[in-house]
Amino acid sequence: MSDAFNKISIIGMGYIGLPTAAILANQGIEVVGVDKNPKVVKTINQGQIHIVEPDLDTLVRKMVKAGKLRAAEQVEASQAFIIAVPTPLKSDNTPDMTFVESAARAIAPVLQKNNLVILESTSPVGGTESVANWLAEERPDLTFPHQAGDLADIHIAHCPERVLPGHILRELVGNARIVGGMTAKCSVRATALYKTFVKGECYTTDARTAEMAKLTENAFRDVNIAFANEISLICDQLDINVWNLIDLANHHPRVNILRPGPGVGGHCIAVDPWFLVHSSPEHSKLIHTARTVNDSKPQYIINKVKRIADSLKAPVIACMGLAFKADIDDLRESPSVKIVKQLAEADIGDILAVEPHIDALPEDFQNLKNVSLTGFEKALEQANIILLLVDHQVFSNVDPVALKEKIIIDTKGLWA
Ligand code: SAJ
Repeated sequence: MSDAFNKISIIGMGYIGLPTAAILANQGIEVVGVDKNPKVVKTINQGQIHIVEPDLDTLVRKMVKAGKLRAAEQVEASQAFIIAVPTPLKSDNTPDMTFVESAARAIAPVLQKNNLVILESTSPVGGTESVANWLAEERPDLTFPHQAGDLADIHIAHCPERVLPGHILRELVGNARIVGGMTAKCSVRATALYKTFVKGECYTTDARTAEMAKLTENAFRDVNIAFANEISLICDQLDINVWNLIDLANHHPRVNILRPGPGVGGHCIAVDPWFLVHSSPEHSKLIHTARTVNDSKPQYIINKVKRIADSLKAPVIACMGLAFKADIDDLRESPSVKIVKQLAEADIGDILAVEPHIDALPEDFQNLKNVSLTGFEKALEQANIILLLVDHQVFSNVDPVALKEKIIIDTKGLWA
């Protein structure tokens, strides 16, 4: 029985699945990228990509051309399967594992003895065991780790992704990886797969600890950002410059306060801590409060802008940045989008939205007449209120003269 991986299927061709597929293909492995969206499948098979990530287009084009990577709507028999589908939040802030369940049930019919199944999607503790249960339900003819331990026909592990959008190709290779097998044998096999392209360390543990580690990392960041956001509110009330304050406090050798902002966006930090709250509500008070603090920041900014706009005769508000963080084009779960939309809906004046990384405003802005996508210089010139929401590099080189006579609300401390 050979442990080499000649063919791997990756379920979910999103921000994690597609780069992972391209990198594995680059190691000479035959990779099938599975996605239920026919448009995504077609795009990849044409050697193109449907997401924005530096250098990914070149690698995908090369791998498709070389015949190492192709996309398909159906799962095919393979030696290993990597599940990289979204695990969103339900409306009651509990984890939605529907996509993971569908992926597991789609893999089941083609599973063969000695196959490896890896769950990469961020999951609540116990998620990997659920995958094992769904697979076992579909395939009573095979044995699984929760039934047969190391002797199981199928090996299952949780190996959470930890890459930072915008640096995915570099971090996928360079970052350390946590490999959480359901048994020791599962960990060994999953490590062998990741070692084909990961240059960082692969640390092995059990599946539940791996799940918890991923959630803990993102909750740690959320709690620390919440601390910075809370300090910014206190500073506002006491009329203290928070940026100056944080710089001063960070000179202490054991203090490292993060940056306050308009709120926390993206699909990870604002979501994953809820999985911990859901698992242990009685013991996650700090994590829960941090989520509430970060989630309340957009409304605080909206109220502040409204108060200032109310004091002007003809308010024109330039909103600098819509992305969920600096120097990316990703508007998903962006607090800036929420703020700009609600300001436009409140009809308190003209809104000039500036986002150099996009060509058109999102569809849900189309019915709002008082908001337009505007260039940086023009918005600076026309607005009397400047609301800085994202610390994009391109906003940093502003002529101080252009800001004179304007009311500045700098939520990121770029011009502070
Ligand atoms: N933010 C602040 N202040 C800060 C840092 C961030 O307000 O000092 C805001 C950002 O503006 C953004 C949000 O937090 O709205 C999240 O940005 P981020 O850069 O902290 O993280 P993500 O969501 O891009 O990626 C995170 C990373 N996790 C950690 O740093 C612990 C990444 O390594 C994970 O792989 C990713 O989540 C994920 O997929 O889970």
